[in-house]
Amino acid sequence: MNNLITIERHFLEQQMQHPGASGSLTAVLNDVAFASKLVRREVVRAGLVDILGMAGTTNVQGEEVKKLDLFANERIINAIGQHGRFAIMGSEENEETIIPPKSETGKYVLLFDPLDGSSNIDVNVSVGTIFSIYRITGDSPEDASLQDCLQKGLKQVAAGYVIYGSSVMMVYTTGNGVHGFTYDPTIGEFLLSHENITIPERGKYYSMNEGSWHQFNQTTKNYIDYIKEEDKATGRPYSTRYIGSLVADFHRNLLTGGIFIYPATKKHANGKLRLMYEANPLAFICEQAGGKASDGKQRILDIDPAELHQRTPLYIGSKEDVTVAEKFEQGLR
Ligand code: AHM
Ligand code: MG
Repeated sequence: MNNLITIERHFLEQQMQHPGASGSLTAVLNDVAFASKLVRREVVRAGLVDILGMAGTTNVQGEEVKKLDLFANERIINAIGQHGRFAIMGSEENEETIIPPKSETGKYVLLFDPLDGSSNIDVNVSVGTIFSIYRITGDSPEDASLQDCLQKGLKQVAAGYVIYGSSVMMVYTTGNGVHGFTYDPTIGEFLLSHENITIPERGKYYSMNEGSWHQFNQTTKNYIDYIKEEDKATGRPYSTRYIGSLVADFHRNLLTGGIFIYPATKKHANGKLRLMYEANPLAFICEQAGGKASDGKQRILDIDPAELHQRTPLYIGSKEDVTVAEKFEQGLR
């Protein structure tokens, strides 16, 4: 058997590369991996909902059946919030910040999207959990406030996602490359399967909801026209791949190369996706893999956030593709 590396061991090995590290970030990541196993357990049973009871009803055990995204949210808050590692948390499902139990000992901030793409669950399409971790800005966890959640993405100390797909994977970075782990349900462990993921400089896929064409700005339309033109040197036209589940679309492009776009539209003037829960963590991962993430005008990780649930246009993926898309967005091409 090959040398199997569990995710816990990998976290520890990363920690050992930083002499003097206290191990607290390692503990935090272990908690996140554990919470994702709890979410996975429910997601893989989602198809049984008609048998076990619809969301909002009472199941055969007399328990109320929760919508999966709300279930995932609660599970993560309970599993991660109990250990005194976080001073404050924010979830895409909660309007306000969350102060977990024992927050007075927490040095970290957790922002997460418990189940992204959850509208896809009913049709058995991949969904994901996305997380983003920061240090608190001051010395005292008791002083942690919304401001600690509103740090620029470049201040993240770790970020990752779990994709619940044909297999379940966790992909993470602590700023030392991007590493992917595949879940082995027979032993209940995430095993290293994709070490040091790098995204190709240029891809062959573009991922966006082109059904919103009439909602797009002219600059966006110009770019889409461009990627459909024939040009051998740049491999155009690109193929469309759009699942409508951000983690799944991002994950494919990370491994194979490509660009994911959710632009500003007439309906969503600032884009649809959330800066703190979706764009920042994926931008950190993408840059660590050699890719690029932009709102069309500036680097995602440089955006100074004003609100917890702030939205942003998102251009993310292979570096050359995002650079060209930015030029179109800025009217330079
Ligand atoms: P959600 O947070 O409500 O699940 O919405 C986010 C999802 C992303 O996973 C996906 O990229 C996007 O919405 C798809 O939006 P659209 O249906 O407009 O293409
Ligand atoms: Mg989401």
